[in-house]
Amino acid sequence: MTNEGAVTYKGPERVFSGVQPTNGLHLGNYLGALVKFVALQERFKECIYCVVDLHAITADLDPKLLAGNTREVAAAFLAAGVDPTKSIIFVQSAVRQHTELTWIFNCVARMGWVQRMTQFKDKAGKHAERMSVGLFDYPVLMAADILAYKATHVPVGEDQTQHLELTRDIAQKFNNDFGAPGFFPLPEGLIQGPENEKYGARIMSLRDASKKMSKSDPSDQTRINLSDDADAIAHKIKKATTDPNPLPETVEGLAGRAEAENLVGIYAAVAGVSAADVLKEFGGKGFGTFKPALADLLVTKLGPIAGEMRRLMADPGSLDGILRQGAARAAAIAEPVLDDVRKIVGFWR
Ligand code: AQP
Repeated sequence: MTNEGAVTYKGPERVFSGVQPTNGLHLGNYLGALVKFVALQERFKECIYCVVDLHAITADLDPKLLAGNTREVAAAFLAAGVDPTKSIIFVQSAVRQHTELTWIFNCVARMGWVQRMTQFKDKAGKHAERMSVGLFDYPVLMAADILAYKATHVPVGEDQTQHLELTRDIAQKFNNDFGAPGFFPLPEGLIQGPENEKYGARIMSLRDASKKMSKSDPSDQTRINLSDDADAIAHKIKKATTDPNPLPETVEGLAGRAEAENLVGIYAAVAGVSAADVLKEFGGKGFGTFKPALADLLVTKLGPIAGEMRRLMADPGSLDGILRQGAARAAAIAEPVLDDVRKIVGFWR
């Protein structure tokens, strides 16, 4: 696909992103998404952050847990510093325009495009026929999430790069097929961590640095949860897989040492410094020195967030009020976009 549609899009800049309420959030979600959400509030006039519960039901989920998990993710947004007076925070299923646009995009996206998505292949493994159609269609729903707001910028971790490319392809094909040049923007991913460092964009498992840190990994020891207490954090970092060598003096020395690189990357992203700075301090030192320093840093940074999440969760009424207000503000942006889409597609009105 060409990038033609981006040139002609004339609308305002707008940020959109979402997080699934599948399970408690982890350090990867925090660094890959929440830290960016907070920073972007200062750079962009309109930021829209969504708890994507429609995405969450693509996996088997206990209905009794869904509303509580949804509030927990909303609480994590707020505790991390997303300000509901600056940003819109809401729950996806409360804004119907997402599902309506998904159906229209289902008729724009090509089977071959969606079949190429590696996240589906990773999650389905050898059991693709047993997976829900929703899991397969997940990236089309994601395109609808973003484009229902004509969002131009999407802060996500590196794992979402391919889904964003699909979003651009769908936007471009819609614009071309329906003779509506520049109607949808071709949104840009904001993938890098703080200070444009690559660290933070992809946090890896503490036990196997070839896999990303993930909520769905069966072992809790592979991830730091935002709700972990100081002892759990210290234990998980102590047990994290490493090699026997001391840390190198330079970033180049991390090549071929994926576990060491992951831990240095986590330190850099959490402290908001470069990996080179971390190695200036810890280069030549062993993991016996580095791991306790990393655990202390994580406890200092994540402890107050966990505390604030607990406080917010204890008052679900206030949390729900913020989410209801957010849904009304989100729908007020999405409905005029959908109204134009209905006209463009040619539906009876
Ligand atoms: N390991 C990671 N490193 C950096 N960013 C990450 N993100 C997820 N894992 C990492 C980013 O977090 C945001 C929210 O993700 P999500 O909850 O919508 O779903 P996900 O990407 O599928 O996250 P998980 O934790 O891996 O969940 P499961 O295991 O359910 O699939 C996104 O911006 C994502 O990039």
